Amino acid sequence: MTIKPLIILPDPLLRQTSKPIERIDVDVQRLADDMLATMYDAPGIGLAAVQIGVPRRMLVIDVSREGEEKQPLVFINPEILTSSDERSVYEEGCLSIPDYYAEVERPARVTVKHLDREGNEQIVEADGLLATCLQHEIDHLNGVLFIDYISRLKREMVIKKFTKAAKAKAV
Ligand code: GNR
Ligand code: NI
Repeated sequence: MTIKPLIILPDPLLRQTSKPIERIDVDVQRLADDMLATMYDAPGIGLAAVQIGVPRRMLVIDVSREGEEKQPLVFINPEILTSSDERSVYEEGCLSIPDYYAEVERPARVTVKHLDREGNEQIVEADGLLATCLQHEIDHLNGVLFIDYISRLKREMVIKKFTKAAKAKAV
């Protein structure tokens, strides 16, 4: 298990659409393990493969509470089958946009079909933080970031700040 460097805004990779995983082999399982190690190290409750530079449709999540047993989840080629009309609001953050938080409204419940780490098809009915996190991660697979749901003015300010920081670092 290797902790990988995180891709940070405004890296154009974050706007790419990730490609499906065609075969679950040891390389894919190693990638899942590296993603989990990177997520726990950050720490975060979710991570998409593209956030460590691999634009493939896989994400990992663990929404277990501190002190409780870990519950690592691996979602390969996830698809949202249904979304509730009911919405919920969470304050979201993103490991690719460090130290920026904003409230986002999303469907409160989703049903997601995916393959697990062993390649078995699974269907998960999620609510609460898991539902929000799944939608945040699946957005990453489609090049969508949570700042796309805030006002244009706020979004442009965040992008500008991170663009400046990246330029200052490059010198
Ligand atoms: O660690 C994370 N916390 C979080 C909080 C609220 C809603 C979504 C998230 S996901 C985020 C990790 C991350 O950037 N995943 O892509
Ligand atoms: Ni994120």
